[in-house]
Amino acid sequence: MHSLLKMFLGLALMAGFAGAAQAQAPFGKVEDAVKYRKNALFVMSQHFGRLGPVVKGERPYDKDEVAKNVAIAEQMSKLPWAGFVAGSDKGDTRAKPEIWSDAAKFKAAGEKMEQEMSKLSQAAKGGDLNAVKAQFGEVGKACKGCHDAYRKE
Ligand code: ASC
Repeated sequence: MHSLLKMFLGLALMAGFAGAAQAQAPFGKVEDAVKYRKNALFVMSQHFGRLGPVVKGERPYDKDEVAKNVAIAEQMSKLPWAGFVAGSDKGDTRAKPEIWSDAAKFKAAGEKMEQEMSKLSQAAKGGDLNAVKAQFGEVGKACKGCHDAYRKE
């Protein structure tokens, strides 16, 4: 092969690798980005879900217990978004392509959930069960809205 052609191919290959690495940043692999966002959402749902019985009156309201669960859920609510890297619509995921084709709307939906979660955190710190109940509902709506629009089946 002509050495100039070889050099060109070599450079093209390097650019390709650099592009792929950049698209996954800060994750080593696309699969890790998918795992990361799913795990953050899973931990969030576990701690948010622990409020369910309290809100339904099946479990007595313990202010500190609720506040601890909400604090973890609030932290988790900030994390999933970094995991929606380019090219991560494939593999072990139910993410819809609209997440990337409608990126501004998806971002707004994620921010809405974070805001509602932050309000829940305020309510949990305040210790008024009725305020916690109401805001629990608002967070649930934000979760559902995003799932309906951006999660398959
Ligand atoms: C949860 C959870 C969700 C949301 C959603 C709200 O506890 O795991 O995905 O609430 O069901 O409608």
